[in-house]
Amino acid sequence: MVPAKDAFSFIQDADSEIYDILLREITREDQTLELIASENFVSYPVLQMAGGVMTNKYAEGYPGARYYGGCEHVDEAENLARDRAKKLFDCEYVNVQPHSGSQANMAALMTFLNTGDTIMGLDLAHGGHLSHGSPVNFSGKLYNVVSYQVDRNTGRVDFDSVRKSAVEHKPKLIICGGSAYPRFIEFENFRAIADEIGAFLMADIAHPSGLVAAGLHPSPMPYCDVVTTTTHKTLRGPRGGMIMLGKDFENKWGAVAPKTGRTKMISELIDSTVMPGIQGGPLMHIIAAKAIAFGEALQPEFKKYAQDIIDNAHTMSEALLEKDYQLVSGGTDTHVILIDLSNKGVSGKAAEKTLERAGITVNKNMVPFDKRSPFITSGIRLGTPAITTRGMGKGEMKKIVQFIDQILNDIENDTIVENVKLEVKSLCKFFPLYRELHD
Ligand code: DSN
Repeated sequence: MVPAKDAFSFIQDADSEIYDILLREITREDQTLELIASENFVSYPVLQMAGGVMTNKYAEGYPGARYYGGCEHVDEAENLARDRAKKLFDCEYVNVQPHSGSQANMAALMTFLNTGDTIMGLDLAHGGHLSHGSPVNFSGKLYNVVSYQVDRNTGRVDFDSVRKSAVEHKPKLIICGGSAYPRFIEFENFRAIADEIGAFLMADIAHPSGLVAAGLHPSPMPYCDVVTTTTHKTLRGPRGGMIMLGKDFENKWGAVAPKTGRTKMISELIDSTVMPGIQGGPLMHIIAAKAIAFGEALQPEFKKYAQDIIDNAHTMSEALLEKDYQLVSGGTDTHVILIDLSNKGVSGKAAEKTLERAGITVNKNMVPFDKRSPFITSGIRLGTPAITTRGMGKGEMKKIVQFIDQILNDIENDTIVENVKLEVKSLCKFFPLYRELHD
């Protein structure tokens, strides 16, 4: 894509070096198929707001109680983001300040736990997330971690073993959700186990939050004590995180307000863990952009968009199964497809690299019980949010599977890579990104 001449001319005039890099990234996004399950393309208003003047404002604190003057307008923006998020997810409390999903998780965990407490989370190699207890992450360093896994045959969370392990290890908090789990998160089952052992239940809905907002994935709110998410995946907002409570409640494990002796509400504890606990000034331009994205997700069209994401993932899964690809759990309920390439004799790393050369962006991913390291892997993860945003549908999904199959069936064949690259480019031309930037 060639952006309109003056769209970025001020950047070109100021700094031609970064302008050239920007142009290359705009072209990459426009001319390639983005199949990374955690990525999406924000609307133009969100893009504008995320690059807008609110980046200039320091606003440590919360609306009406900041440590800086001049916050009257960013207060309005943050209140609007909070009100819209509450409506969208039907929750009583939200903190929209976490800079990322990991920081949302850090704040949630630090609110409920003391260092050394035991947590349970889905094993990273089974679809979990770094911040759910990986030994290389803060969560694995601060807490005693007991991971649970998926069942070898079904590829779905094995609730018998989750229960057994929970009863044995008595974690103080159980995390449900993950980053490469293609099926619905079964909040009700996790709640039953948490109740049995008196544990807190935290849901990380970073991946399916757009589907939850659209009512197409079960809601965690009735079951979970605390819910975290990112805002930039299926939710299609700016890069960031947030923390929600379906229902606020009194903390019963200390943290009494020093002057009044009043037991603090959990929402108050979360607010103070986010700031000053782990963050300073909130990113007000991003919070304002979150408000726009939440407003978009409240529109009826968003439900159709979310349904299209799921329908596209189903079409893609079926086409892959027809070509003898092994899908973890046999398919998907969401936007995520996890392919185990073991029967194709190709590693995740080689698949990612070669597909990238053809203009198809995916990420290598561990599959459950993977024998390869996280740097090589036996799988790749695909996702449909970004290509659905571009307007692609059933026909394009089938075509994309054909492209992937042609390449993976003959991975050393450079001619195929070059041919597919041309086809990808011409397909992308029919679904241009950011028409607002075109001449
Ligand atoms: N990096 C995100 C993902 O790809 O799912 C998780 O943090």
